[in-house]
Amino acid sequence: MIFNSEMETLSREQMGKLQLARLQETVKRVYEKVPFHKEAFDHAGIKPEDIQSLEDIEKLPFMKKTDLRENYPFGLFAATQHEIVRIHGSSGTKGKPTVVGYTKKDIENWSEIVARAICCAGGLPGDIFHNAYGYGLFTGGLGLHYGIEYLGAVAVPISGGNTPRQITLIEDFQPRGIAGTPSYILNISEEMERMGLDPRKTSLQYGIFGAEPWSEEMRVQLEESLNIKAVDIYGLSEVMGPGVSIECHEVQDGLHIAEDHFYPEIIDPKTGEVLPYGQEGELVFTSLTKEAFPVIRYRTGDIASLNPEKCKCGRTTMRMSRIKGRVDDMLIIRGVNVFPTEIESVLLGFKELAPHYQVVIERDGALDRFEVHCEVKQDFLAQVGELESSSEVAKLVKAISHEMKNALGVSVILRVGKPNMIGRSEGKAIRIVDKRNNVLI
Ligand code: DLL
Repeated sequence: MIFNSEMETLSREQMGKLQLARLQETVKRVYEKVPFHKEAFDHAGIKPEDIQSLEDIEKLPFMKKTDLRENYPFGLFAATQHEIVRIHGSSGTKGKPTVVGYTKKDIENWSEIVARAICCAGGLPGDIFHNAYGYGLFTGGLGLHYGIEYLGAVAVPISGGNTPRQITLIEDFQPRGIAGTPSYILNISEEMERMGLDPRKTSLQYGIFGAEPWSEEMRVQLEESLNIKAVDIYGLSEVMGPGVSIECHEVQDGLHIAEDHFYPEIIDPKTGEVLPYGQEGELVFTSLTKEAFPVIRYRTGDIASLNPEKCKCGRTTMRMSRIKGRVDDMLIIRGVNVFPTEIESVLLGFKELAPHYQVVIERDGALDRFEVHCEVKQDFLAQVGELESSSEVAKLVKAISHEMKNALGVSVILRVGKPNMIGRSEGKAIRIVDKRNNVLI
């Protein structure tokens, strides 16, 4: 089912016309209402009237996360307090939280966008939908929630955490759909097994997973362990929240962007130059309909590429690739660039390992030491007895190290531990533990 067939099947030309009209309105709005934007435009020597084509967007200055922090909390809002009905934000683990606002119309649009996304993932009106994203300032819980209701499905607002209770409700309510971070949903699936239940035999048919980078191998793991179709949903609070893009369940090849609301670009993160379709770079979004918190060329810090070709599912909306990682999460190990998702891909190729891992960085004299911590599955441990003395384990470590070197082009120090050695998340997983400055990412 195509939820909004008109918007999801426009020709490129029709979409371009709609986007231009909406871009012109947005640019005018921010120029008139937000001193930050007026100053940035004036500094760049550009006026709203100069935007006469979509290509003209390249004349506009970029926005960055630091702009949100510097204008904390409400300095970038383009609506009055009387018009705003909701606030969301990031957790602020790395400083002050970033705060965003929504008008009633913004919430309506977002709800429709998420309803559309759920359909794209295979959801239908009438579905019971288990929403394990955290409710609160984080956009995951409430973002999905309003979309579920807008679609006419039944929202189970369980939020994250209390895993045994999640399992009871999945058993009792018989949901068709589930949403949560991929790492947490895997956690639920493992807990089911520990309780002697078969996660492949629940009522679940599809899962909507995102809010953190995850690999194709992780998809296979989720689909197999829960016997569902697992689709990737992307979004960020600065741009709106979940639903900026989502894979279709029919093809699962790239994430369809809600292009009537968000205009995407890919830039070279170093020079800011716009890159052609297909080329990987930093994803940049301009909001086209937002009232309270419009963003102009917002640099997401996420690495992806764009594909304008019509999808086999029939949708014509631009697709973005799965996110490879964040610009700031890229590890430079002895000069080689490595993303945690690439490490994940290698680890998940080993059936003996559980899909949980962390990269630990420590200062070792003048150098940085990178360790990959992972753990074996319970059944493998039962088979080999002790980890330390087992020749099977030594063989496994050697094989993983070899594969890491092959795939990443660099060797890493590997620590293979017992089940549950890696802390489990109930939301976004912590994949990088940077002990140099005690930062968790
Ligand atoms: O994570 C919004 C969201 C909620 C998306 C639920 C999907 C599902 P923030 O907390 O602002 O918003 O974090 C945004 O998370 O810039 C990416 O780095 C990362 N991210 C989000 N979705 C994906 C994904 C929500 N599907 C930041 N794949 C973004 C990889 C993702 N990374």
